[in-house]
Amino acid sequence: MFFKKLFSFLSEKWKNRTLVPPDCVFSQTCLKRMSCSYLLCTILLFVAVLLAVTVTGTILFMNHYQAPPMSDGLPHISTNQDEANALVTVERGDGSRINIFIDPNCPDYNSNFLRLEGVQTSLLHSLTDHDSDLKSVKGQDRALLVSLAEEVAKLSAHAGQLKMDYESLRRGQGSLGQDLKTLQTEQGRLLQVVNSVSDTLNAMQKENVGLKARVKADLQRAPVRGARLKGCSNGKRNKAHVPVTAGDLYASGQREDGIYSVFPVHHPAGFQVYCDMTTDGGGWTVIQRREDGSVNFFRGWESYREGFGKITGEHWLGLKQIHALSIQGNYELRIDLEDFENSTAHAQYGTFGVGLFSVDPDDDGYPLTVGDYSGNAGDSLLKHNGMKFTTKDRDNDHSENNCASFYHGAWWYRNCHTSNLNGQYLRGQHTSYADGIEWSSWTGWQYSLKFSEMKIRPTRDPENK
Ligand SMILES: *[C@@H]1O[C@H](CO)[C@@H](O)[C@H](O)[C@H]1NC(C)=O
Ligand SMILES: [Ca+2]
Repeated sequence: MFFKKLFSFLSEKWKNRTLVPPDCVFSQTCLKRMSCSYLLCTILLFVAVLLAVTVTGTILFMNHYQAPPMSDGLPHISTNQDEANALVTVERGDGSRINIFIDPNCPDYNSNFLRLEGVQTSLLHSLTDHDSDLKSVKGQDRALLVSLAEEVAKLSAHAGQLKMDYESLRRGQGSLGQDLKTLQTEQGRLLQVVNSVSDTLNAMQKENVGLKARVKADLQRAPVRGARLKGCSNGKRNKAHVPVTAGDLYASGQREDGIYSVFPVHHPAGFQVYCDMTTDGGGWTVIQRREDGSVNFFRGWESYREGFGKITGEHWLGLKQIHALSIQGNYELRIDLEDFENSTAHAQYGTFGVGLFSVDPDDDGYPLTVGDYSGNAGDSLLKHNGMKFTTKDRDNDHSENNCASFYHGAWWYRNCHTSNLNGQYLRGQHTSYADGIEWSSWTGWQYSLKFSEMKIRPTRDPENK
């Protein structure tokens, strides 16, 4: 180390001053010739050097670095910009280097370590300065020693500062870790909030789109002059009287046969129906029509539940829609029939409903409620009262077979039927048995009718009848 060098340098100076031969510097004979002050000075110097060594050792210990073995050159301390993790490099006189690493998880403390390194460097500089000081002072031993002692005190202070720096650094690192954790928790919470907000936004968007589509559909469907109808016979139905003015017609409304949008309470989205406004005072909602065989009626459950065909032509309104209408109040049913001789007949039922007492009508099979027959076609439906609807793919009948498959229709079959208005369009007399559009009480089981129309309306108040 340089202290040894310092010592030999001082010794050299003393040699030069006292003109002592080089071979007798530390020999017994020579020492005797040395003055008392010279001895004292040497001892004090040794003490100073020892102190300096101790301080340096402390500094090195602070940097997790064990004191290097004695070498000839001064240790060169530098910050390391090249190597990834070593912040400070101590290069020893013999050319070997020692890297001082910092925790790679603590990226923000470079400046603190730089400060540490700076203090260390200045410490070494002040020690080196003594080297030149000693050259200039020569005889002023005492002054030199005093200033040396002062410097050593400064070094100790530096060492204390270093230690404090180091400890505050460690504390800072710990609190930084805690801060990071808090930050991560906060970030997680924020992400959750953002997610839930975006979910809500998505839901709102979907709802908005759905609402728009519905409103648009309603606007397109709604009759030009109409309020929201619960059925064809909504509100004040004008009976048999001839409308006096165009204003009356407008006010009473809905006096022509045709397509209307209705909005039953249990089907608020609404759907289109054909309204018969002429037969027996009008106000009938058509739920089934056969007239030309243009539509296939031999269909499955879903078709019969949802409805099919053309509202103005052959169609089945749908069990769902019939249910939604008939549960609004007391409904009656009228069935108009026509054969291929242009003969007509009708059957009327003062009570009608579908799935009236069902919690889940679809699951329950839309059971038929019918009663109070009147008309001239004969009753071919009362035996179906209380029966569930059967299609070729949903057997709810009392037969060991599927009546719908067997008679090529879909109906409230028992075992199996007295009427089969959803049967095949066989155009009059046929050889097959009961698989046409049959109304047995009028034309038997082997005559497929030309025309059939089922229609419903709320039962009129007796005083209005
Ligand atoms: C039935 O009526 C149509 C028109 O309404 C007519 O063309 C046809 O000849 C009639 N059929 C019979 C058998 O009277
Ligand atoms: Ca069956």
